[in-house]
Amino acid sequence: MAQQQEIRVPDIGDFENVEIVEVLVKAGDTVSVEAGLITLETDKASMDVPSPVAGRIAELKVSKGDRVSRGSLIALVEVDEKAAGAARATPARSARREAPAQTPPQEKSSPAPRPAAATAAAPPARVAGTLPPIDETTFARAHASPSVRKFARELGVDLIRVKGSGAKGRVLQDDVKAYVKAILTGQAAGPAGAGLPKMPVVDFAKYGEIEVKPLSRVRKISGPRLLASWLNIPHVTQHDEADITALEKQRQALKKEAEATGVKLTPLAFVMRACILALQEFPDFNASLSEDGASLVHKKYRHIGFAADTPQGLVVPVIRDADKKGLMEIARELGELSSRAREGKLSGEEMRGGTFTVSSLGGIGGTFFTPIINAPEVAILGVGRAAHQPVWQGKGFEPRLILPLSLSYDHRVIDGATGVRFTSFLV
Ligand code: CAO
Repeated sequence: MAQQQEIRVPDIGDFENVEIVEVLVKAGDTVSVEAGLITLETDKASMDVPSPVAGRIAELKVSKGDRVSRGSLIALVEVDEKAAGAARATPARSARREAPAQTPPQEKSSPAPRPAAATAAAPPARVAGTLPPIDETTFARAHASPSVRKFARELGVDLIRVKGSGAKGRVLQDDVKAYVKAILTGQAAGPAGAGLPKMPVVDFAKYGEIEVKPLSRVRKISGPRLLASWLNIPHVTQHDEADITALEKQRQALKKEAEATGVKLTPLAFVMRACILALQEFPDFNASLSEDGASLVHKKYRHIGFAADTPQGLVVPVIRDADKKGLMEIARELGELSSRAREGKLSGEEMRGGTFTVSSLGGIGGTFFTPIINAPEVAILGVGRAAHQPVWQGKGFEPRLILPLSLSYDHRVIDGATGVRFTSFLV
């Protein structure tokens, strides 16, 4: 009769009560030595626990979602006697391979080989030049199973750079392949990322209680776009102040009339009108750089986006052909688009095609800030909260309502002189 052997969780470092996110086998399955049995996941890494023996799973003692520690019973395996001798000789290696957040010793010492397939598909110099080198500290923290780690190492891929499509963002073998393909075909930015200094990685839980919350879908989309804009565009921010005392008087006079038609007339509608006039005066602000950076694409339409703060995160609805709309119509669209934005009901189309963006924090507070350009646009106007200030009027100080404005622009397209001409015009 075949001998039954208990398979237990090996030494997994300091971790206890680690969640099983995947059970890779079922009772009756035949397994070979090193075949993955379960996948464990900590907040730092995920790891497969391989079978130290070859045989048939007689009984599985765990299920997905269970929590285990070192020594927890995983399964009873009817050992394949022929393979048993060989397996018994290597249990320590199996256990060590699975130590979390640690590079397997044999992998650490050997330099990462370059991918055979990659070198065949492209000149070696290009591969070496585009695949960023593996960073051992962050590689160890990548969210991937040991087999995927091994695969990535064989290809020379720094796993931490690969976007995972598995459960909880786990990197799968196909993700690694897609990453290499994207780099080789020039669709992914290898060198730009490679040149950036690494951010420090801190184990926050070491210093107190923490709670990890996944980012919202909107934030996951907007974050990389903001980063791309920040990294690709040389931003300059020009600050200025507009005296809106007269404007505010006019707004108060029109407010009732607007309310009667269900429109809330805020200072933002006036600011947008002013921006449209400024864009007509300075068309470069309504343009985009061509993809090769060699020309400027002037748009004959003026679609103005505005940043809206929603429970899901930042979105930018666009008022189409804003230059063909009057103050009240702009105010009405502002209200409608922002309430639909807060309800998460905007279509993708309603957030595309903008030529210039206004980001107003005036309803909340603050003065000046440095808004990030909504690429491929070339400028964005930040609006702070208007406040009364004493302003010298020739014979004495008078209280005037002052609106802080911050214009960020792409310095590849707009010079400082043009930037300040634009804000002066707005003011
Ligand atoms: N100065 C003083 N008061 C202002 C003001 C300003 N610049 N702008 C608005 N206000 C007042 C409004 O008049 C209104 O007051 P009343 O209710 O008394 O009339 C109040 O502040 C609230 O205005 P609002 O925020 O409802 O309306 P809005 O048209 O100014 O803004 C919207 C609409 C969608 C832009 C805004 O709700 C919003 O989401 N702002 C945040 C945008 C943001 O997050 N930008 C940063 C992007 S980068 O992370």
